[in-house]
Amino acid sequence: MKNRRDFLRGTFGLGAGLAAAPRLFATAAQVSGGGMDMEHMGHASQRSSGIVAVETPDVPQLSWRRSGGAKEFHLVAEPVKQELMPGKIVNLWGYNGSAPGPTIQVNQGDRVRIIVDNHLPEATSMHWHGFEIPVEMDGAPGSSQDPIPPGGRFVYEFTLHQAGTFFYHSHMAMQEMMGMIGAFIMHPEKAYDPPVEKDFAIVLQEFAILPNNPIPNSMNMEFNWLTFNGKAGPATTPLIVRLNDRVRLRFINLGMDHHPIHLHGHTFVVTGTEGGRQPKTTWGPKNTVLVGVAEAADVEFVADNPGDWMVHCHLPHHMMNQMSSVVGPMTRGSKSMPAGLGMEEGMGILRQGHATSEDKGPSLGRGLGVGSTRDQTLGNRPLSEQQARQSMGNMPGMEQVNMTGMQHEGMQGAAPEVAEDANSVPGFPQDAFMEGPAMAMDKMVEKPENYGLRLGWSGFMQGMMTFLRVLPPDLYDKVIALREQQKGKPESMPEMTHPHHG
Ligand SMILES: [Cu+2]
Repeated sequence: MKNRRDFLRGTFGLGAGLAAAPRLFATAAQVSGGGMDMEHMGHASQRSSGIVAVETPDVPQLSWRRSGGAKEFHLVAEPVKQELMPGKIVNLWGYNGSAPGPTIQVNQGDRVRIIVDNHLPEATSMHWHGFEIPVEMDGAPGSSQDPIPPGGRFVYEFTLHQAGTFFYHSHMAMQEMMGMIGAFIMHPEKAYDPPVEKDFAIVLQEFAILPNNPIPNSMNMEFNWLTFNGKAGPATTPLIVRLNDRVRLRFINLGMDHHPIHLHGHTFVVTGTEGGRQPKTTWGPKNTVLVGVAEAADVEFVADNPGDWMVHCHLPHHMMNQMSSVVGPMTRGSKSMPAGLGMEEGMGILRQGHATSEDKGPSLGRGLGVGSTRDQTLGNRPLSEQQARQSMGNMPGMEQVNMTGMQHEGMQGAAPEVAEDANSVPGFPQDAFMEGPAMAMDKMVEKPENYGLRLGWSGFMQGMMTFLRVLPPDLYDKVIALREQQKGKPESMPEMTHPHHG
């Protein structure tokens, strides 16, 4: 939990969800907002058991209350406005105001009840991915239950005997691609060996969103917004660990692509999958783990190498933001091969001509649906430095950091460094306008967890990318103090008692 606002949203997300719900569904709102189990918010007792709370940076934790012998949670499926990065607010569907939905943490053996209210304009159903529970609780619409109609509610209740990294998601396929997933952590009755000091979960998602359009095209197969916990780099919040901590990272993937997640500077072992803890005999050294669709992967390592280390999907297009053939006037001039064609071309369907013919151009296979039909004659010819400066000048809020580390206001004075003859080199440009000093936005994404990062770092941070910051004790304490200061309250998370160790 990151700050007070997230804390409030996590604890009282129900209320926030109702407030945001369309009037049409307000009648479904018979809820008792109070009674959250506030005295169970500290996690000191859990620490002593060797189990630590799982942090999900940028995603709230879901509170619960004790009711009828069960831990009762409340999820509201609803449209949400998700800010992927500063200024990039898109319409997703999620839970309790967040996509991905809030993180649920329970203990092995718990009886849980999850009230699911549907504030979407269509039916939904909630699936508990990998849970060994009675079929009528499985959330398969049509076969194990009726879909939950708009304005409706379904109460799920089951006892959990498993442990590991699990997740919940809508079992309507296209709704999954609108963001409807959340982490569901089941802590083991007894801490895993060896215990970790830090435990993080990251939900991997991808969206196809046409430039200047706030709604994902869930039918598209080319994704241009790639997120960790609902944020694209550099808006992702770094994972903060102390030098020599043992660390667990849990990755959860629900999208159309498998993501090879790579960690710099360390060697890890895969200790768990979506099926739970894996035996030590399977632990071999790795630095990249392929997190397949519908899979989870837990990796562990000792963070003994100080520094700000990248954690990222290694698919090149997943290390970019807003990948599109119509990157627009920022990088391309007109009077050359046109970019931005129709859906058929976008999906690689050729009825005449060839892939690089004059009327196909670089948009082939990169279309974002009907909306990608050519709406302006942008070509694939690179801009001159002069043109680039002109077209970038109206992008608000971005700052310029040149290679000597000097910072300037606005976009003037730090055009990308390119060679004199750049335009004569086949293939140019690749990254010149897409990442680098011109893209730096350190100030826009400033937060305690970014304290002390190298000036201009944000210009090279896009897509599924964050930092593992392995900090020496003094810097670690400083960052944590800054974070506490921002929260205005001591570190706390919901549901941190561990009845087995009490
Ligand atoms: Cu990827």
